Amino acid sequence: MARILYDLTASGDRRFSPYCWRTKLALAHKGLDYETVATRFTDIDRLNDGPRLTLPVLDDNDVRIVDSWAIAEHLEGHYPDAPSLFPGSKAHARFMNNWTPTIHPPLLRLIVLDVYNALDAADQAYFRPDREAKFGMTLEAFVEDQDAHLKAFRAALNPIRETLKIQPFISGDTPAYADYIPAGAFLWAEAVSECEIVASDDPVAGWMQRVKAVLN
Ligand SMILES: N[C@@H](CCC(=O)N[C@@H](CS)C(=O)NCC(=O)O)C(=O)O
Repeated sequence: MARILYDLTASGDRRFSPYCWRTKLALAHKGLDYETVATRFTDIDRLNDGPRLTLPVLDDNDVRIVDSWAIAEHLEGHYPDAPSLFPGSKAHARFMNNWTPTIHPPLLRLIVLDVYNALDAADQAYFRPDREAKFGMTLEAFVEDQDAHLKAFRAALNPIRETLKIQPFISGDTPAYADYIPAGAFLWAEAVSECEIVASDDPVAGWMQRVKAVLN
């Protein structure tokens, strides 16, 4: 097989990494076949001998690419005849790559316990102390006051929401990588959580349905 994606996986084969979703959307957009290797947090150290990697990792015909943005650039450079991930300009997508981390923290405050509960026992034993050290508090304290976190997350989506009031996709008339970057966050939540992170009549919800069609 020419292309292998190491895809972060929770129990029940749930694929939940927002960054891996960006790559799966990019591969689908390009129409490129690939296989995934279900990879738990505690499997990551087995992928290499050097410093710990992050996922996604893509092995494309013996070339290894780490980091979702680097993978998108690689796919665009190596498969120029397939539909472009950056139609018009890469600058727009680069901005989204730098902006989207602003919506991850408020989303994490909504779903991190669901992420934890979705993991198998070995990954839970890694995840809880690692994240609690990063947050400086327990996971339970981190998610306290869900109403306030939901409000903060939905407010953080305003730039996307306002854009979608006048065009169907962040990239314009058709979806491209600038859409897939924030879309990964929604697929992350959907994989592990029942939380209704956007209301069904929110323009963002309609956009997500349209973006997901790329995966079909
Ligand atoms: N900048 C990287 C970030 C990737 C990343 O943070 N991946 C997470 C999974 S969502 C990871 O591999 N974490 C490993 C860990 O927490 O041990 C990218 O865009 O690919």
